[in-house]
Amino acid sequence: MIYNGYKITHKVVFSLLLLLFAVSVSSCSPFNVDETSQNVRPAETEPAENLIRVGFSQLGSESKWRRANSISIRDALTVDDGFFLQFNNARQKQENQIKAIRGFISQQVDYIAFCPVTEDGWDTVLKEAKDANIPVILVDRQVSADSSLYTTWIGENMRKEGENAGLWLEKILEERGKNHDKINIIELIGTRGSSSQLGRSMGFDTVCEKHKNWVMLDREDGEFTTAKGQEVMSGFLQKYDDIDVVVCQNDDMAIGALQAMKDAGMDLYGDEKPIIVSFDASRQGLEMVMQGIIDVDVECKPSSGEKLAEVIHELERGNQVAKEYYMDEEVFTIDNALKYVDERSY
Ligand code: GYE
Repeated sequence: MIYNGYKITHKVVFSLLLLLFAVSVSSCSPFNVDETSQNVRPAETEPAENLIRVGFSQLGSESKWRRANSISIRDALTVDDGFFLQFNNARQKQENQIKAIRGFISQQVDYIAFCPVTEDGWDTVLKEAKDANIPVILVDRQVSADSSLYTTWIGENMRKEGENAGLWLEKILEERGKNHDKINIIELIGTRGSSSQLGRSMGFDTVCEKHKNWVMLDREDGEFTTAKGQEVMSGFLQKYDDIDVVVCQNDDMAIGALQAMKDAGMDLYGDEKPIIVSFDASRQGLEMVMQGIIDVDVECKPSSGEKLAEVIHELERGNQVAKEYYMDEEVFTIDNALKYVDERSY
């Protein structure tokens, strides 16, 4: 095609289309917003021909964990490492994720990766990606759809995390001579229907079921945020006056719950306080473990970006990849938190 004296090749048209798309999926702005600092930096604009084009749909930015996960993806899928990344933040809405994925399909990116906000509801869009021959890689959370609809999953063992929390509780109650007492538990769950929530609750329940004296008083959705965690916890404090254990499915909610306890005049230190169980093991979470406020923090690693880059490179070489990749995770208490707190990036 010749236009105004310029020869327009298909490659140029394609690059322009991609650029247009990159601009539209990042909220109509030619800038990427840095997930932690809210700094604005110029987006990579034109994909060079030899770059691997990856469309990534992040589910939101509800927690420190999530922000660290977004940074890990951006840091790993760089132009220097051969990638052209289109990053979309769905702000907790599945419909936004589906819209972004459909956009990636129509742009014929080389790979689609996403962190699914909930487990259900992905079948149709995954079929669409499959029909378009675009490999899909799930990151962090899982989906209930048939596993033939995606290439691989990279994430954390939520069920194991929940079970580890329960096993630790079992041990500490025994050490304190309370293994036959009635133990009242409340749980601030993360986004209801997400695989992190379902896995952590199920894992914890497997241990709960073994103890007839453990009573799950209530479970409510704190949406993985500090503000909602605080709101849910103050509701629980009005409803129940004898809470022995508070399980918070992430540190951000734990921080909110602790604020609500403080506001209600409760002592956050000492033997009389409820046992606080949390997940993620963020820097702030570990600091609270060292202060004896949080009793156990089950680690969940957000640094899946590197593995994502590695898996894509493998696929590019035509190699087979595994169906699942699990991140390694630990359990932190006052006995081992100090060793890890300084290296925490989130
Ligand atoms: O624990 C929480 C977040 O899916 C494992 O999502 C993830 C969870 C993480 O926002 O902080």
